[in-house]
Amino acid sequence: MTTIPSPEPRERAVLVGITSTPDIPRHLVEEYLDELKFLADTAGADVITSIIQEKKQPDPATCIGSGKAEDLAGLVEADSIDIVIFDDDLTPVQVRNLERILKCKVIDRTGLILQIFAIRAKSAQARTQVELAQLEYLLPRLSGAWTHLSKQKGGIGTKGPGETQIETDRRLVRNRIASLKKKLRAVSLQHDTQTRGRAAVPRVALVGYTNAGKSTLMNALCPEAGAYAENRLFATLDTKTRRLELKINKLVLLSDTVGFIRKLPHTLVESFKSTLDEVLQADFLLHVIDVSHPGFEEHMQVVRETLKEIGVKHDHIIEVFNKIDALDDPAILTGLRGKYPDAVFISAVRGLNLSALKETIANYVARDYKTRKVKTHVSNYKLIGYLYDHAEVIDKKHVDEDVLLTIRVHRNNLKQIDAMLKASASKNHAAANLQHHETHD
Ligand SMILES: Nc1nc2c(ncn2[C@@H]2O[C@H](COP(=O)(O)OP(=O)(O)OP(=O)(O)O)[C@@H](O)[C@H]2O)c(=O)[nH]1
Ligand SMILES: [Mg+2]
Repeated sequence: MTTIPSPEPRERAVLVGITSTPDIPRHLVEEYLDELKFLADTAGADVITSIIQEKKQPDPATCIGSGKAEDLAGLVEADSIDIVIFDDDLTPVQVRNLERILKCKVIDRTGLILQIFAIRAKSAQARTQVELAQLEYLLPRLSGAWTHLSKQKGGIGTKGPGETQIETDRRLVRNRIASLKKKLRAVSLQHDTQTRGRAAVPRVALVGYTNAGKSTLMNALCPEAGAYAENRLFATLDTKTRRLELKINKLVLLSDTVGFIRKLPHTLVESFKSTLDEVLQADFLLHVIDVSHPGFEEHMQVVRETLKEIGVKHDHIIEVFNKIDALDDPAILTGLRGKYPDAVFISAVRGLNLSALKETIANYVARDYKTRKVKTHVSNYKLIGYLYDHAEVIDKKHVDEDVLLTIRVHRNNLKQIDAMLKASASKNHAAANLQHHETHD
């Protein structure tokens, strides 16, 4: 397992969660804090301790209340804490007040996720998307008092959108936001033209909670994929698409995508729209679930909600329960099979049940195949060639100068075939008219 290369020493962090029984019970907050710990670790911080505060309503000035904040300040000093990370969203005012009381950096979950994306982003597109999300997060927080980011040295606070942007005023930040949006629109347009050509092949996207095993599954199904998989959150930020050969219906294009998480910052979802286009344009989705995680059902819900947020309207989703090798008790698996009868249970790492998964994908694809009869002139090589390339020709008959083909074809191809038939019909019509004129003359 590799860790994030960071020349900076790891920072010492305290995590803060808030329970408000019965709405958010303690055991749930503990689970959230476990995840926050994983996030902090991914970002390069060592979690020294976590505290849970019981509070019906967050305090507008300090979130946890000023008494608790004073206690926390003592702990920060005693344990040489560099950063306090809140699981709940903080307002800019709360951050300022807390930093004054605690005398260390304060960040919320959204800010932390943005930091991780900034560290993780490798491609130019991902970097643009993350910078946009960071600036949008920063904009309402930019004021005379917002100086802590530029003061940060080292550790998880360093990977900001760049000193120059932070120090500029709102107008400059807004300009930068506008220019990044323009850049992303251009990428998205370019992407559209690139993907239009391959509309003929059915497309499948892997979606799921971060760390569920999407990239591992991609590698298991398409050995040449070389997708980056790691026991870290947000290992994948760029979409990768590979050909997956299925035995019955030849081929699908499989895409690995960025993982989702509880409270994924809205600005990130927005700016990752072009990456997530792959999800929107897929014919169906494989929802990968880490069944060994105690919170997997909540994760499933988060993924479903995020899909709704990005605009996935269809319900062509195959649920893939991964990591069955990591379940201690076989009875759990039996129970789950009963509860989710349509799901496929696999282990991507061990390669368990992958052929059943491929078969399920093939059956799904088969549902989208239609049988059609196409009649055209024998000399219409363009259309006939297209049909042989893109469809399965089940039967072929000659009727005078025409050929009658019975084909099985993916519904994505029907439009193109109709357009080609129409074009050849009008050409024939024109030719017939010409002939008509010729005989007249
Ligand atoms: N035990 C077990 N571990 C698995 C399995 N599949 C994946 N993992 C592990 O889970 C971790 C995350 O795997 P990834 O494939 O990177 O997960 P991902 O869904 O692509 O994660 P993001 O890109 O961060 O969203 C890695 O450490 C994998 O080795 C499995 O079937 N069993
Ligand atoms: Mg991944």
